[in-house]
Amino acid sequence: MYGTYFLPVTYRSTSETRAPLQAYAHIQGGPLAPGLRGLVWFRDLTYGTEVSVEVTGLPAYTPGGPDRDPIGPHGFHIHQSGNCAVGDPNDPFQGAGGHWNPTNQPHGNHAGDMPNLFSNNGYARMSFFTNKFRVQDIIGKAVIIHQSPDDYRTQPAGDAGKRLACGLIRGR
Ligand SMILES: [Cu+2]
Repeated sequence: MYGTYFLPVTYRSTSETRAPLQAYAHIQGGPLAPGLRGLVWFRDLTYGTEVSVEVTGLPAYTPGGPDRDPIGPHGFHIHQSGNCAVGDPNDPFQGAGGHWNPTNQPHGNHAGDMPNLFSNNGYARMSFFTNKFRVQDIIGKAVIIHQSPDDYRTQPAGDAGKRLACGLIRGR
């Protein structure tokens, strides 16, 4: 198969386990998007990582204006701290800290920068490939979904706005 040939999964070298290294994060919306939930999963490939996400309950798209950012598409990142405590309900999930940025890159090239999530009447599903991290590097960190799109330019976080949802990344 085409994908299998070019992007074979990595197998652990121990004899008792042959499962590819994987991790997942259960996504739970906070006070700004209480119905938002879903799953992000990460799978080791030979040259990097496949990231897949499926969520429901995203808020309705709302165009931006001169003094307000659009709601959606949604910034989607790995943040540095595995803390999904809600904290301030008006500015939730600040405990997750900033973007995970182990190589000290400008925003737009952080290891934890990922493509924006596009909602289809609240539902989003996406898979993509990155060679900026391996599964073992991100266990214990957090995935955050933002209210507004990431412009991949504004420092340090792409002007993606408030944090709608959070998920702790766990190995499996
Ligand atoms: Cu973020």
